[in-house]
Formats: sequence, structure tokens, C-alpha cells
Amino acid sequence: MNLSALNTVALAMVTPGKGILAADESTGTIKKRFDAIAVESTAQNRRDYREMLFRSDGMTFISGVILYDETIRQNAADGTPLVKLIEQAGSIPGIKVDEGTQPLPGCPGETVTVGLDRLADRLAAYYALGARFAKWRAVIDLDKDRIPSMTAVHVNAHALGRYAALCQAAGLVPIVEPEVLMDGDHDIGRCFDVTRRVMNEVFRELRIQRVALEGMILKPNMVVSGQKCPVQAGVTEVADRTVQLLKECVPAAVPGVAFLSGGQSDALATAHLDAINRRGPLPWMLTFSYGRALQAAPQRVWAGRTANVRAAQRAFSHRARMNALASRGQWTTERENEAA
Ligand code: 5MM
Repeated sequence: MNLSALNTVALAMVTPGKGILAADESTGTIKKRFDAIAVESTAQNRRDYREMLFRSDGMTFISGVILYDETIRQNAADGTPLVKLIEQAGSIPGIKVDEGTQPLPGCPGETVTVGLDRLADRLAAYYALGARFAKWRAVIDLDKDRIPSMTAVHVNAHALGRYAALCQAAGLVPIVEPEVLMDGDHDIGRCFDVTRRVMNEVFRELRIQRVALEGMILKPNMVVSGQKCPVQAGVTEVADRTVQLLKECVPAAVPGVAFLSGGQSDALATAHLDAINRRGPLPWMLTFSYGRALQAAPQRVWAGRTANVRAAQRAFSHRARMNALASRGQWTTERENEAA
């Protein structure tokens, strides 16, 4: 393993004032997004949509793009590989390598992320296609007391450790994504407790499996109230609890933390990231690795029409710029309200 090369890529992924675009929706997920805007989910429409994002000015604020297997192999309309478009925009191509979740035997309602079989071969192939980092998402469901089970936390953390070690051996920086879901009516205290349990188990596995912390990026959820909780914690409390959790659980050797948005509104995902970054100085770069919170606005504007491409690119660029400001703790509502 060339740790110095991994560390260089990891640091570039969290370059100050930039963040990561999660454009790795699997075929089923992108179909749901396209259904919502009445666009047919064909390979060409998926290509056109993603090409539109990768050619936008907003890429100035994007350090890396997480791709799905189909996308990393696709060419733009003029024949240029999409990977090249990303590189030409000064961004690093990455790849989602997990193969989704499956029900976890003995643990009703819980899942384990799969995809370790033949992963070493797949990583070598993705490296050859231009990927320099990878992503694996563990999904941790929670309720007020019973879930997550010790089993679910352990098997998901173990898989993240196996994946991360294999990535580093293949020369790819692993994004380690343990997502504690925000669905449900639990309060923010429950989210904090469960996220802390999960995070501690993940770093235990990373140590056991000899993952070099300097050559990885952490992609966690923020500590927030469950979406259906009657009492919603405010921005200050979310920032305070998220920073407290990171300080307790994340070693300073990790170069950066790139949060997922997890279903937060665009505005809240930005406001939370900004408030978190105003709590500095902290040992890690703290930025975004958003899917929905970067793409919901351009998807609505685009609606599958060529005539809307420019406006959709402006909508994407605006969200990317706002989150880039938040990654420096420099976002304001005045800037938010400037025309997209
Ligand atoms: C872009 O969405 C990714 C999930 O795709 P699948 O569910 O189809 O595998 C997801 O892993 C994403 O990268 C993260 O959850 C961050 O996205 P959000 O929308 O939570 O910011």
C-alpha cells in the first residue's frame, strides 16, 4: 500500500471550499428520482442528466464525484468518457462498490450491506477505469429502544473494515459510510447514542483490519432528530452534538469528514454544515458528500427537457456554492437568497 499516495488523494477530496457530489444512485434509486419528475429512466436519460451536472460551473466546488457502475463506463454525447469530463473539471472520479443491503437473518427489520465477494477484482477494474476512491454505505436503522441490535452494528462495521482494507490494497481511498437513518420518531439524544455506538464499532474494526486512517474519508450522518419526532432540534443543537460526537469517536489521523444529507432539506443540510464548521478549529476538514441535497433542485428544474439544461445547471451550481461556503463556515442567508 502506498500510504502517501492515498493520503494525497484523501486530502484532495476534502480540499478547503470543496466537497463531494454523490451521484451514485443505483438503477432503482435513480428511477425513483426520475419518476418524481416524470422522466423515463433509460440509460441515455441517466447519461444526459449526469453529463449535465458534470459540465456545469458548479463543478468548481466539487472535489470528487461518486459514480455508479453504469456511469463510470458511459461516454458523454460527444463520445468523451464521463470520467474524463470529471477530471477535466478538476475533480476526482470515485465509485460506489457496495451492492446494496439484504435482510439480516435473526434480526427482523435490520439489514447488512453486501458486495465483498470478488471485491478485490472489481476494485482493480475500477482503478483501471479511472476511479481513485470508492464508497461503501452501511445502513443502520434505529427505533426508540430495540434497534439496532449488536449483531447489525457488528456485521456492518466488519464489512466496512473489510471493504476499506481491500480498497487501500488496491490503491483506492475508501469512503467509509456508516449511515444511521433519520427515519422514525426518535429524539436527537437517541440518534447521538446510536451513532456513537456505531462509530466506535466502525473504528474498532478499522483498527483490527489494519486500515490506515490517513488514507480514508469518513462519511457519517449528522446527529439530528428523527424526521417524525415531534420535537425537532435546532441548528445549534445539531452542530453541537455532531461536533461532540466526532471529538469523542473520530481519531485526528482521519484527514476529513464528508457528511451525507440523509433526507434533510437542501437548506437545513447547508445550515447544519455551516454551523458545524463554525465550531472550529477541529482536527479534520469537514465538508459535504451530498446526493439529494445537491441534486433535488436541479432535478426539479431539469424535468428531462433540453430547454431547461442551463437553468438546471445554475440550480446545481448554486447548491454546490452554498455548501462550499458552509464547508468554510462562511454561508449566510443573504448569500442563499441570491438568485440561483
Ligand atoms: C446517492 O445515493 C446513494 C445511495 O444510492 P443507493 O441507495 O441507490 O445505493 C447514497 O449512498 C448516498 O451516496 C448517500 O446516502 C448520501 O446521499 P444523501 O442523499 O443522503 O446526501
